[in-house]
Amino acid sequence: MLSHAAKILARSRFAIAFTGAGISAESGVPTFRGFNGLWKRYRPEELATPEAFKRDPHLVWEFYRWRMRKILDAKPNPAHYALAELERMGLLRAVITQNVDDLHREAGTRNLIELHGNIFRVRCTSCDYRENLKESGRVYEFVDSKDLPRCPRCGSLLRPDVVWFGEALPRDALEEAFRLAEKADVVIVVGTSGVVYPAAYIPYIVKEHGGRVIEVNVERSGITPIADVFLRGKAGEVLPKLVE
Ligand code: BJW
Ligand code: ZN
Repeated sequence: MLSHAAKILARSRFAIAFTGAGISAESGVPTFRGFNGLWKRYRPEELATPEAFKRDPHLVWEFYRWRMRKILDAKPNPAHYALAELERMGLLRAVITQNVDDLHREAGTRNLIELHGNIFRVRCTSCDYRENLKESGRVYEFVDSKDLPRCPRCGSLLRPDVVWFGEALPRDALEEAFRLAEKADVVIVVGTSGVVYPAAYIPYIVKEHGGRVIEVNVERSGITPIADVFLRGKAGEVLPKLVE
């Protein structure tokens, strides 16, 4: 199976990767589905909504600060590095990720498309103020604070610059991702349950345009029915073998 996948990849002319929370699991970043109740008694899906933020911004910010801390403690794992290496080898054109954790960038991936935003960016709920906390050097001060974060320009609430349920994905990122999916002859799908749309269309678009789908996951997902090769296993163990 693995050698079959490696052969498909070696013969491809335009391969892309599509990743989800499972690729960061071995870095210690919790996934979404399958950790019900791990954070207090809430399901992550209940907190990642504009309604939850309106109802209880303290709770939602507490959740995001907890996640930011977890992610700050995390390092890229062999799966992130394998994808960066495939790009350097000229075998991978882009990584399209649903993750907000920055670990692909840290591992050295250059052409990265973030469909659901980035947890280290914040933006104002009223004006067009945006801040990248890693670049402004405020990230530690920010995660350690207990107060609701306010816009330095207008005083309104700041929110994480991520995409919640019912919100549109960043248009440029989504268009670029769909364009790449139409061109790709191979997509490597890693660690996603494949149930959140429109992101989950990406492997389907590749397939519809005649491309192949290689999937790496510890269990079956919403993508598995269209996978040409399903590699069951941990991303950090399987992906490095594809590079060899
Ligand atoms: C391992 C592993 C290891 C573990 N190795 N593998 C069409 C059909 C049905 C519904 C919809 C539809 N279109 C839209 C919808 C509604 C909704 C939706 O999809 N709902 C479904 C859930 C039913 N979509 C939306 O609301 C989207 N917006 C939208 O459509 O807007 C329309 C609009 C247009 C114009 C104007 C206004 C509106 C937005 C979706 C936003 C999703 N946001 C989140 C939070 C991001 C911020 C944050 O991080 O906090 O994104 S939710 C969460 O799910 C997060 C993830 O990116 C996303 C996907 O999760 P992912 O990555 O797949 O993680 P898990 O946990 O589900 O899976 C982990 C996998 O890894 C598992 O398979 C494990 O087995 C595996 N794994 N360890 C390999 N070591
Ligand atoms: Zn503002």
